[in-house]
Amino acid sequence: MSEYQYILVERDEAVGIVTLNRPKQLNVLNHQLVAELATALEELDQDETIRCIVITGAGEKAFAAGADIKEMVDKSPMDMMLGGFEAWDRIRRIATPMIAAVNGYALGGGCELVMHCDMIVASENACFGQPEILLGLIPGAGGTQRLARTLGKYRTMEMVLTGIQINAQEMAAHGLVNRVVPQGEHLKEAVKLAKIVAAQPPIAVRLAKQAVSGAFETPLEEGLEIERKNFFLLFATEDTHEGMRAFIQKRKAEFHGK
Ligand code: CO8
Repeated sequence: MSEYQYILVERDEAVGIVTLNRPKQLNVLNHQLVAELATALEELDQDETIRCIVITGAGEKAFAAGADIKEMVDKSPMDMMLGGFEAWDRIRRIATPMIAAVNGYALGGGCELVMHCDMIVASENACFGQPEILLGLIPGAGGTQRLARTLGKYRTMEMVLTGIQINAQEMAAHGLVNRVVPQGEHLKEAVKLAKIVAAQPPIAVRLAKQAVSGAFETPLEEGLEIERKNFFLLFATEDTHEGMRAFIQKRKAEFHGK
């Protein structure tokens, strides 16, 4: 396992838990933190004993308050271009399902990181925003695209053009948050949800994630192709036949990830 300065990595049974760990700075995402996060997620993704990943932020106040403004303030376009955005692509390519456990602020790059996850559990004090416009910036890690795909054009425009923050309840109503839980329960609930995912047959889980993700990344025709290919592929796994046999024999299925 790699050593990290800005994140913590733990395991709880088949769940990997990655904590952004700069609480005094509201877990802001400097270049090194995002690189460490991508490496940790890739390591968990390669680990066959890990079936689901939870990403959270340390402390009471924030999941992450965005990119590190102090690090960005004097950068040139070229600095930014060469400055490690490929780590975000590495995070996007993680095949294991990821659940964000959000407490407090999820702003700018923090909101964008949340949206890289596959499910979102939020404390009732969580708030989401893309305040980059207030800094003379715009979102740069997918915020305009992913928000618009979930919230639609008009609320997204309002968030991106005015920098307003939206609370967990409203995000849940928009479909951007799966569960709103009492303050401080976000991690416990996210791990509980992760353990349900972790109990499912793992090859089917990965292929299901890939198929659903296809709905947001490809035209319909292509997404349907991904789904059908993955559906057929599962008939090559023992787990799929075991799952169906167990149903017919009225017993609990035993999945072995094969
Ligand atoms: N960057 C750097 N430092 C920050 C940031 C930030 N984004 N946010 C907070 N901090 C620091 C503060 O400077 C302060 O440090 P110090 O104690 O040394 O002065 C500490 O964290 C605590 O913050 P506050 O005292 O401001 O705490 P408050 O409770 O008063 O306010 C807020 C909390 C409202 C969240 C406030 O801190 C805030 O508005 N922060 C900035 C939020 C923001 O604008 N985020 C967007 C940043 S731009 C961005 O994310 C672009 C994404 C591009 C792609 C991703 C690339 C990685």
